[in-house]
Amino acid sequence: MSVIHKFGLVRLLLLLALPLLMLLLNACAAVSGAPAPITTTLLTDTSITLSAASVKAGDVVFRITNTSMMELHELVVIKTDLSADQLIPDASGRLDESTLTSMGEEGDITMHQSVDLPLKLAPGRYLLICNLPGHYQAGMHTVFTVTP
Ligand SMILES: [Cu+2]
Repeated sequence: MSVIHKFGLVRLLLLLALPLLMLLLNACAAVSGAPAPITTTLLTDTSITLSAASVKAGDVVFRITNTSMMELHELVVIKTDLSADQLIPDASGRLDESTLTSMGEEGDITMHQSVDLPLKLAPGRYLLICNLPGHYQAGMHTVFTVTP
């Protein structure tokens, strides 16, 4: 009699625990399936501004808007430990991209156009640049950090 009573209690506890377990599993699934964080990236003729200067490693989306009234711009994501003034543009006013590690880019973004650049980034230091002639010197570069 008491064995049956015990067994009934275990079943009752299992029945109570199961919904909690399901909730926990759902929460875990929601975290791993989380959408990539969006970094708003504004291109002006003299700057690149970000909504966040760093992000956790993994999927990231740069939502790029060219706010210029008159110029095409681009965004190139370069992995480098060098500071912006250690990179010297050549005579054409561009950085030699063959000597750099590009993680991806979105080219020729027209005035007031917005585009998404999704990337998977490892921890490290990145430089976001516009490499159209003269634009790097004009100030179109910024540092972006990816944390573990
Ligand atoms: Cu530019």
